[in-house]
Amino acid sequence: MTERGFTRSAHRAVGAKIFGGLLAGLLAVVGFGGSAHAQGSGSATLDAVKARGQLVCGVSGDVAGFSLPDSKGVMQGIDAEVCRAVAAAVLGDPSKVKFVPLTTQNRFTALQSGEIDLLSRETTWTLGRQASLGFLFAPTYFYDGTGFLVKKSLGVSDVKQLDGATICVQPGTSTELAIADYFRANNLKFTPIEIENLQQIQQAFLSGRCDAYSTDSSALAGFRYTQGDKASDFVLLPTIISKEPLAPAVRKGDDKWFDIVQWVLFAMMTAEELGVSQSNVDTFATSTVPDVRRLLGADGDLGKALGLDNKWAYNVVKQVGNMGDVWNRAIAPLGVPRGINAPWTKGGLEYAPPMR
Ligand SMILES: N[C@@H](CCC(=O)N[C@@H](CS)C(=O)NCC(=O)O)C(=O)O
Repeated sequence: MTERGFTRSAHRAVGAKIFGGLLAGLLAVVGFGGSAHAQGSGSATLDAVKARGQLVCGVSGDVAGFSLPDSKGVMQGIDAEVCRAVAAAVLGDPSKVKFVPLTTQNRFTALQSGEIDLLSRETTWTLGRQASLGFLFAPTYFYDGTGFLVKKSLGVSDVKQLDGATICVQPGTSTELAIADYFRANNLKFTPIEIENLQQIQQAFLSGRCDAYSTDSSALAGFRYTQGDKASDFVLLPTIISKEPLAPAVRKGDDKWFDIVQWVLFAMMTAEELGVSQSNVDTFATSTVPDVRRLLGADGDLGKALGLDNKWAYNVVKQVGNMGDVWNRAIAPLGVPRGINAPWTKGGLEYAPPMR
């Protein structure tokens, strides 16, 4: 019953957002688009971001390791850092970001309508989201997967022991689909308890309303971590039932904006591969390594090709960090090993095309 209540109010909120968003989208097209194409960079989104001096970035705002304000109210986490990196590249200042908290359900309409410039919100890149919802996904910055958290007292050590269980899951997620597929394929039954609000779903799990809580395993690790002394009362089951490559999304139709977001992430990966980090980037000022010189704007015109300052990638590394810096700051404290998220040179999947 209660879950339906959440869903209904969510729909109302989404309805209001769609209307407001459509208006914002129209204004963006009429107000910026027309003249922007005539005299601007060829990217309506880039021109709008520059004109307002701020990147509007959709996040969740409540998930440790991804986007969560610290005690000073500063948004921390890997999703937030992706927003900041784009702001550093485009505006030369990572603090020029307006973070918009979004739910699993209203995140897509917020992007479609033009309410946000970029969605960086634990969002899995899928064919449907790209082809049907009309988004382009910049590269995966986190190879995640659907996992299950249970209370140790339940005595379960394998997902297959969850036959007949109640499972807490957020609506509008790829998690929902992954669980349904897995249980059907393995001839198992389960009852989904769908709750949109994060605090409420976590409370439902803690109070015993569901036997298991399922979402991206990194978020489960973060949630367990935030339980402090009680963390060891919870078990993260070892089986990962789906691929959840998390990537930032932009609207289709603004290729130059997509190029920028994509190459900001590739620049962070390239910097890590080359050993150029936030703490040592200035020692590379006189580097003679061609890849380093191009990355930092000493040679070539990579920034210019993107419609940015040639110091764009230097600003990203200096002001935000390379991919490893961001991982160590945001994700490592949750106790999540780098694993397949390591650079390809270290046996992982993080691999950027040549920056030349
Ligand atoms: N990656 C999946 C799952 C996303 C998801 O459910 N994330 C959760 C856990 S990280 C979340 O955002 N919770 C925060 C909230 O809803 O406020 C998707 O794109 O559908």
